[in-house]
Amino acid sequence: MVQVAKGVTLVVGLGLSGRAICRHLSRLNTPYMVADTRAEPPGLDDFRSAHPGIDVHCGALTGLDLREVEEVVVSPGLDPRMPGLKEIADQVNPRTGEPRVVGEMALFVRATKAPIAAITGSNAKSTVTTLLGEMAAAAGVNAAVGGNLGTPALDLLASHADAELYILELSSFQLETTPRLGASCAAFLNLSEDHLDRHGDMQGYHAAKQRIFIGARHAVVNADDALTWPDYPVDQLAYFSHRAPEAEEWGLALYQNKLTLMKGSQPWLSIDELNITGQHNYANALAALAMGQALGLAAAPMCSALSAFKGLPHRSEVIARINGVTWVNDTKGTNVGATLAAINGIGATLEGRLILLAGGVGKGADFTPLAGPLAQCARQALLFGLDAPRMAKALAGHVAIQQVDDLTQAMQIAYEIAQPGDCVLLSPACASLDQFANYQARGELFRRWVQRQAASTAGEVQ
Ligand code: UMA
Ligand code: ADP
Repeated sequence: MVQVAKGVTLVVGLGLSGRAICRHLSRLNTPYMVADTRAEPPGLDDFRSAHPGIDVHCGALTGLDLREVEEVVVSPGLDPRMPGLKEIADQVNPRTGEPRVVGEMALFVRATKAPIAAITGSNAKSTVTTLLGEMAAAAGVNAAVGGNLGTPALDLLASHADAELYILELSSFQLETTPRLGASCAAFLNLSEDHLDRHGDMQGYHAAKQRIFIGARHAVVNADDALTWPDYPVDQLAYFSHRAPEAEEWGLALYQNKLTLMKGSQPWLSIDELNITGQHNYANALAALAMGQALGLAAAPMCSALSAFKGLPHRSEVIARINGVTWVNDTKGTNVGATLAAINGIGATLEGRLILLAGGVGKGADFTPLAGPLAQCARQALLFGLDAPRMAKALAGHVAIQQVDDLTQAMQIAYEIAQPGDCVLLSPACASLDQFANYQARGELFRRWVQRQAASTAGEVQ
């Protein structure tokens, strides 16, 4: 048993967040040690040379005696109730008045007085976070953007110490371990099944996401999804919707014969002024406008940033057209809700049929909602990875299915069976970690393969 000494903070996890937590504690001169559940966590040698003198424990946390620990700061990828931690998870730290086991956002909130704009939801977090960041920049606000999206939140405190606003994408994992966020503006965009392997059920997942509203001033929520409405008191509430807005809602309606982003009866931008398409992206634009207005950003720069925004790579991104077939990379479709948005968005405009490439780690989700939309528009679903058999079972009888070894084989078969007018869509509805380092690596494999085919057949690369 390794004893964690009295007054010492334990950082759990040596990934991106864990390292940012360590850098933060080093800056504060807080005594800490590190634990990682893996026998050989990646990058351990680099960590040791960057932090000489810091103790590192590798292996099960049950090998640690935490009776004297000051506080445990756990990385988002780890369950705060895992063996070794669950015994102290319900204890209160008398110094902070917060649970003894917290996550990185607890440290973030303690360390800054600058306003926080926070975004969560099952899907569209990165899109809305990035868009709001661009709106803030256009409005002349010195904003720092990060969180689950890229730069860990605690690193922003060092790299953007003078930020006037922190715009943070927050996952359910990060929110679960945040005692009180106190956001100036908190948005909960949508809720569909994801991360059930970690949260147990939809109730647990929903409860974690709802924590974004604790102490929030403004809330921005989806009028069409009551589960996003705050369970905690907030000062002001704004709704966005896919349909025509009621009263002061943000919504989509015809204005002078053009489909337009509106606030109540006020037109903001018509959709032909946008560089993003699809109902889901119009909802994302409305959410970002609602947040920007709640944060006091001026309308004109918000609209110009929105017009210029082209969307993010790996989200319904057209890679090439080859022999009349469009190849779309939606590797960030890591849950059923995202894949449904991609199928519905593309299926509506398709001349031919859809060929779906999907599979990976399903995180306990039910795949049957994909069956109906695929029955309407798909030629075939090519399934790979850990949960391919479970997905095949859910889709059987609705669409032709082939289970394959991996994404490369799926692309080869798609190339052979696609007809002009078809779309080959990589939108896996699953995490990638069984066969790839991350979702980006999956998307990059797709992009490179498709671009090679395009180059050898004189296809049009986007
Ligand atoms: N791990 C162990 N033992 C450990 C520590 C980690 O097995 O002791 C494993 C975890 O179970 C997980 C992996 O290592 O499989 C990474 O976990 P981590 O907590 O170390 O992750 P980080 O590298 O710190 O990255 C995290 C976010 N990842 C997760 O929440 C799983 C990143 O979001 C985020 O960009 C980063 O912090 C910076 O804030 C990625 C993600 O997949 C994009 N997020 C999920 C999502 O968006 O659906 C929530
Ligand atoms: P997140 O950060 O929440 O994963 P992203 O902006 O990266 O969100 O988008 C993730 C996936 O969700 C992509 O596949 C994208 O096409 C899809 N998506 C984007 N906006 C929406 C929406 N409003 N509803 C459902 N799916 C969406």
